[in-house]
Parts: sequence; structure tokens; C-alpha cells
Amino acid sequence: MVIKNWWRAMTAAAVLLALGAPLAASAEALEAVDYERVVNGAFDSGAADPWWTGPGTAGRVSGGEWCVDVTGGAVNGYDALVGQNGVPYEAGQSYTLRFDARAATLQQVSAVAGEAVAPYRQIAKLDANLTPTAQTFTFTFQSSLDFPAAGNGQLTFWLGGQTFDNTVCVDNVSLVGGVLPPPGLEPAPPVRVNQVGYLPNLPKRATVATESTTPLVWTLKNAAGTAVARGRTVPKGLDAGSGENVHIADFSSYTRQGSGYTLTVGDDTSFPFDISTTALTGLRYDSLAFFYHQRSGTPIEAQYVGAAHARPAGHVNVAPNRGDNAVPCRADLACGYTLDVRGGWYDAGDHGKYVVNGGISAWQLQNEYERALRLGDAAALGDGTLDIPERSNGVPDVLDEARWEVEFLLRMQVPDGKPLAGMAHHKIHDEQWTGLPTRPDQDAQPRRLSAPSTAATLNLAAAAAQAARLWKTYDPAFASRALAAAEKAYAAAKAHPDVLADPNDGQGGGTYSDSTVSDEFYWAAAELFATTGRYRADVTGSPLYAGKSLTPRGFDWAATGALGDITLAIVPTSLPASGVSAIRAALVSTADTHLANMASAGHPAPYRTEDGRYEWGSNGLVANNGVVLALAYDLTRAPKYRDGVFTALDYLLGRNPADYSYVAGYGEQAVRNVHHRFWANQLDPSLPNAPAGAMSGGPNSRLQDPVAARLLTGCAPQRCFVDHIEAYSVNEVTVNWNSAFAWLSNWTAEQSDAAGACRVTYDASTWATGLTAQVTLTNTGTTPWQGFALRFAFGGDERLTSGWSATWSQQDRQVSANNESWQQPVPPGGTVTLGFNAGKTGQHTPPTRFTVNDHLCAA
Ligand code: 9MR
Ligand code: 9MR
Repeated sequence: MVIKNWWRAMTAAAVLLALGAPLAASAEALEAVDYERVVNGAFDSGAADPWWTGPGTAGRVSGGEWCVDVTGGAVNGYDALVGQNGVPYEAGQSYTLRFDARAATLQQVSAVAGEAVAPYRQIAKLDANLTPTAQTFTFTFQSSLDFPAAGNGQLTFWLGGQTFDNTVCVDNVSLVGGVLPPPGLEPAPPVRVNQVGYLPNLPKRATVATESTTPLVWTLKNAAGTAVARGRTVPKGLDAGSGENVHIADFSSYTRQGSGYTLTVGDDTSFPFDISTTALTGLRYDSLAFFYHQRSGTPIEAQYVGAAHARPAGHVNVAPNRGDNAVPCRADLACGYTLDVRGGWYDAGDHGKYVVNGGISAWQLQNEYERALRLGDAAALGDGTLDIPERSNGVPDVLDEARWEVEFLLRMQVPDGKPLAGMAHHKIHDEQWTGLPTRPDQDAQPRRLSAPSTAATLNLAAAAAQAARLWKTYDPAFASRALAAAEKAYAAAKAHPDVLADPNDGQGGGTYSDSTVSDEFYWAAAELFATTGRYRADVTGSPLYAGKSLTPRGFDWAATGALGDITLAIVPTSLPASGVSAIRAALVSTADTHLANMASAGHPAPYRTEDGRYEWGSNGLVANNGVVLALAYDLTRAPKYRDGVFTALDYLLGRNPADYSYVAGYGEQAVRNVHHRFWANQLDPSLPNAPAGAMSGGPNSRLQDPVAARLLTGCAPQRCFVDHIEAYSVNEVTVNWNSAFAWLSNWTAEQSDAAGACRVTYDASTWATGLTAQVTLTNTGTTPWQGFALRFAFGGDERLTSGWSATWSQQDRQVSANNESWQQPVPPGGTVTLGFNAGKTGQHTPPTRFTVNDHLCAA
């Protein structure tokens, strides 16, 4: 039973409240008040974020309460602190603080409203005598100070001042008051485009937020400000993703290449963008460069990244670092050994290294290469394509980069002769969270291994088995070492199929806890099978066999079944043809679902959760679902899938309700202040911003950090974003999101290269009943054409009557002109001119979309 108690506050400002309504009623009344100033006061999500714990305290959420172990002996109350920062206060306003609390042993604690930084001014200090039975405490006080939301205001609990160890539990913390509503969301500028660029012959669409219910005129202007095209928007109604009424502006028919275009609707103008076959190609390498930046255990050298982003090696045992060369297990594990786990990539803005997440990320870089090898352009990922130390070792650079992580995964394996030998430790990270900024080499926290887990073990098995087949020709010794480790890991996982990571092990590092591992089993079996030909029964016997994991939400570090399907869809194996076609059909039908969902959206992104809300890392899911669309195109060559991929990219690069390009360095309004302990320019001007190619996690409806919670209250799913360094639940970067984005960027770069392989000019003379046209093809690629096959479509009732310099034919509106062997090969830069006559009755609109030898050509 909860007993209500009243406590006279010690400060003059504190006033006693009258006690009236029963608890349930007053709790409801509190919830009904808008101006709640505390975030996550109920600990409902099972996590304590954004509450922090200071020295001498350790917190955990259990049974919906936040319980803090306090080490005895701290002299003053404030010597053992827990609290929350960024709490807003307004001078002269009244606030009611309320919380439930208990302590294992009777203790007086204090709740203090005040300033988070020196001189630590106090607003109110309110004492509460805690007993083993939880009580509800309520205080009212006036603020003497002003702090904006996400500023330096703070609410702390002082738990020190006693000689004995104690455990204090709090729940339902609420601070209500003030007259300023929580900062409302400014609507983003209304004309939203891909701020980087559109391909000349692909769809080009923008979204316009407007109250208008009737079409509006849009004007496309070139860099000189001259109008080059006009049209009308199509009203689309209320859009759930943005919470806005939106229109679509489609300017696809304009195909002339250039930069600095803008789109104007009424008084509003978009950010500038290019129309070009090269605007998007740099993303292929910048998105991969992210991984070199994140390397642990090696200096990040200016010769590869430029002076601003260079830094000393992290965690190599140079003070104040403890080093990752001999890392013990967490105290409660007492594993009795240390591991040398140097290397690998830092996961994100933190300095943790997690096998669950490292595995999927390494897999995805390797898969980017393997797909290119089988279905695309592997040369674009070859040796010398990235600015990394291995750039001239004869190995494709993307494989070198992935190996940096695979080597780390192998080091996380439990040695022979130890308990759970062959399994992989779930993660290694700091004992306590470090503050921002902290450069990796300046991190003074002790490093610890968490317990092994089945999910981590299977990540190792999958990524290492895949590495084994890709490295076979480049480094057979490494390939066989990786395969041996993978097989050992897989056997260990089968022997220990339900060792789950602790969902509460979130101190000093993320949890990455995953309670379902059937998907990791399927993925690892698929990789081992694709490499060895064995393990087939494990693949076909899995309940997830043949595309069962593919969903409209998509795949990520916790849902990995699709990774197995992707491998089985593209790598030749001894699976029955029916199995391969079932997997491919599942990929294509999932892509169809994405397209259908996108068709109904105002700012289309291939990602749909059951409740329509967006989640932590939504951009990673959008990118991974873009991968599914891309594979559907690879498998079918149906243009709608390719167009869907580029539409997904439009979303990531600015056509979204936040009006942000989520990729640093790309677009006029691109993210700069991602949550990162080194790219922390927002906090320390001597540090850099995020480098080009780093993708932010993006909108998250759950607002799981203090800044997002305070600045984004009430946001529609795709609008829950702010470019703030402390907003880690919406604006962090991490290896698994960038691996998805890198894969996608490589694919779109391939398409851009193909589009850049030809250019077509078309000149027609028309009269009432016919036309004659001359078509000039230019080889803008790098290889000669032995012959050519031109395709385009008429827009009306044109009928071909004759043609020259090729074999011309027409089916419905589709026209082909083939010449298997032109007089001589057409060299790069060379041209071919051909032409035709046609009859017609209606208007002739010159075609704008041409392909030569299956490549889309620039106009
Ligand atoms: O920096 C941490 C980030 O990498 C994690 O994704 C996030 C959630 O686990 O936590 C961040 O660290 C914060 C910690 O959780 C609470 N104290 C403040 C830390 C830095 O903002
Ligand atoms: O990507 C993870 C996301 O799915 C979870 O909801 C979130 C909270 O547990 O953690 C994310 O992973 C973070 C990890 O725990 C620590 N490093 C940064 C990761 C990205 O924010």
C-alpha cells in the first residue's frame, strides 16, 4: 500500500500543498497537465535514460522502479548523486515535484532543483525521509532562475551522507509547472526535395506541405533563377508520417543536367539540388569512409581523412586509456581470463564494441561486395577505391575494411578450455558512460567484457563464414582461420542455444539484448552453407526458411533472418531451384509491399511499423528496405523497383518532414551535430563535425533521450528529429546504419554510372500527319560499344514507317533501333546518328527517356 506523506521542505521557497483527492485521481490529474518537465519519470520502457548516476551510485530499472545502489561513506548528500539534466525552469513560476520513493534502510535524501554546471545555483532543496515502504512525496516551490528546455537546469537526488550501503528506489517522478508550454515544433520549410540530386531520366518529385486543397503552381528554376519548367502540384491530403496536409510536385519530365536548381511553390522555395548522373556517386565512397573513421586501435591519419578528422589511436593502452589488449570480464562474471580485443570499429558515438551489431555491419559490407561481384560492378569497390591504409594491397578495399571488424569478432571468441569455449562475448565497453566530448584515446574508463551470448556467437559465425568464401582467393590462410572460427562458433551456439544477453546490462554501453535467436541461427546456417555446401538441413529445416523473415518493417541487428535470404538469393548453392525462387519471390513481394506503402505516403520511405510510429534508427531500416527494393530490381529489372530505391534515397537526402539531409556533408541542410564523442564540434569548437557520408539514425517517435523528449513532444513519426548532439535517440550514427546506407549508395552509384554511360539528343520536324526525327547517341562511358540497342517510347499515336542506320521496330508505343555491329566500335566519346519517319494524327511530344544497351541515358 502506498502511504501519502507530507514533508516540509527545507527551503523558504517550498510550500506545503493541501492534500485532497485520492492518489489515483490526483495521478490522473497530473497526467492531464501538459507542462511535465521531467522525462521518463515512470521508467516504463524498462530503461532509466535520460537519468544519470554519478560516482558511488549504480542504477537499474526493475519492476518498473529505478533502484540505485549507493555506496556508504560519502560525506555529503551531494557526494552521491543521480539526476536528470536539461530540465526547464522559469523564474517566478511555481512547480510541483512529486515522486514515489523507498530505501532498503531508513535514510533522509534530498531532491534538488538547480543548475547542472558551475556555479551549481540551487532553486529548491527538498528533503524526504525514506522507509522500506514506498511513499509518495509532493512539494511545491517557486523558481528563482530561468533555464530553457535542454539548457542547464537540472533535477537531482542527493543520496550520500550515510555510512552504510543502501538501495534507494524511485518511481513516478513528475515535475509540473511553469507557463511556457514545452517548445512546440516549428514546422519545417514546406518545399522538400532531395537536396543532393536527381538522376536526369528518373522520377523527380518533391513534397509540399500546404493547407491548400486545390493544386498549386510549381516552378523549377535553374541556378540563374530562370524558370525552366512549370506544373501543378497534386493534392494528397493529410499525411500520417508528417501530420501535415501535403501535395506532390512531379517535375520528372525535366531532364536537363545542371546544378543549383530550386523548386518554388507560392512564396516558398526548396533547398537547391542538382539534376545529374554524378551528384550521387560520391556517396558510394564517403559512406564507406565512415568505417575507417570508426576504427579502434589505430591512429586515424590525416593522409586519409584530412587534418580535422585525424586522431590518435584509441584504446591501445596509452594513458589515460586502459587499452583493449587485456580486457577482463565484468566483476560479476569472474571468467578468470582476459582477452586481447584490440581493433574493430567503435559502434557509434560511444566507444563500445558489440559483436551483436558488429556482425551485421561487417556482413553488410561483405555483402555489398558480393552482390557487386555477382550482379553489379565489383571493380568500383576494388583495390585503391577507398582512402585507407590497405589501398594498394591487391584486395578490394571494401573487403579490407570489413576484415578490420571480422578480425575483432574472432578475438571475442571464448578460448578453448574455458567455460562456453567457442562462443563469443556479447560486447566490450566502458564500465561507466563517459561524457561528451571524449576522444577515444582520452577515455579513462576501465573496459570490460560482458558475458557470451548465443546471438553474438551466431553473428561471429555468419560474418566469418561469409568472409571465408570472399577471402579464399586473396588470403587462403585468413579464409580458413575465419571458417574454422565460424564452425566452432556455430557448434557452440547449437550446444548453448538460449544464452541471452542481459537486457539490463546498459551501464557504460548499450545492451543490444535480443530475446529471439532463431533468426541468427538461420542467418549463420545460410552463410555456412553458402561457403561449405554443408549445413543444408539447418537452412531448409529452419522455420524461417525461404523469406519468412521479410517484413514491411525490415531487418536490423535484432532481426537478421533476411540476411540469410539475401545471401541465398544471390550466391549459387546446391539449394533446389524451388527454394531459390521462393526466396527471390519473397524479396520481390516484400519490395511490392514497400512500393504500395510508399504510394500512399506524402514523404515516401520504404518502412512501415505495425503502429505507424518510427523507432530508434529508423533511417537504418529505411536504407535496409531500400536494399530489398534494389535486389528486387537486380532480380527482375522492373523499373518500378529502381525508382523506389531512388525515392527512398530522396527521403534520406531531404525529402522528409524535417527538411534535413540525414547524411552529413550532402545537401544544403545536412546533419552536423550527430551524437558522437569525437565529432563533437557543437560542444567544443576545436573538434570536428561529422564527416561527409555519416548517416544519422533519424526520426524516433519514442523520444528516448532528454533533448528529443523536450524539443519534439507531440511530433508526427517522420518529424521526430532534431540535429542536436545530445539527442542520441534520434541523431546518433552507428556502423549498422552506415553499412545499410553504404550498400544502398553503392547500388545507386552503379545506376548513376550506367545512366552516365550514354547521352541522347533527339531532333524532330513535325507536320500535321507525320514527323521525321534524327537521334544522336553519344558513348559517355568508358568502354567502346560493339553495337547498340536503343529503346524509347512514343507518347501518342505515332507509327514508325521507316528508319535508317539501324533495324527499327515498334510494339505498341515502344520503339527499338538495333544495330548489332555498327561499321566500327563506338569509342568512349564517339557518336552515332540514326533516324526514322513516322505517321501520326495527334501531337508529337519528344521522348525524354532513352536506354542504350540497357543503360538509361542522360538527356
Ligand atoms: O552515448 C551513448 C549512446 O551511444 C547510446 O546510444 C545511448 C543509449 O544507450 O546512451 C548514450 O550515453 C548516455 C547514457 O545513456 C546516459 N547518460 C548520458 C550519456 C551520454 O549522452
Ligand atoms: O540501435 C539500437 C536501437 O535499436 C535500440 O533501440 C537502442 C536502445 O537500446 O540502442 C541502439 O543501439 C545503440 C547501442 O546500444 C549503443 N551504441 C549506439 C547504438 C545506436 O544508438
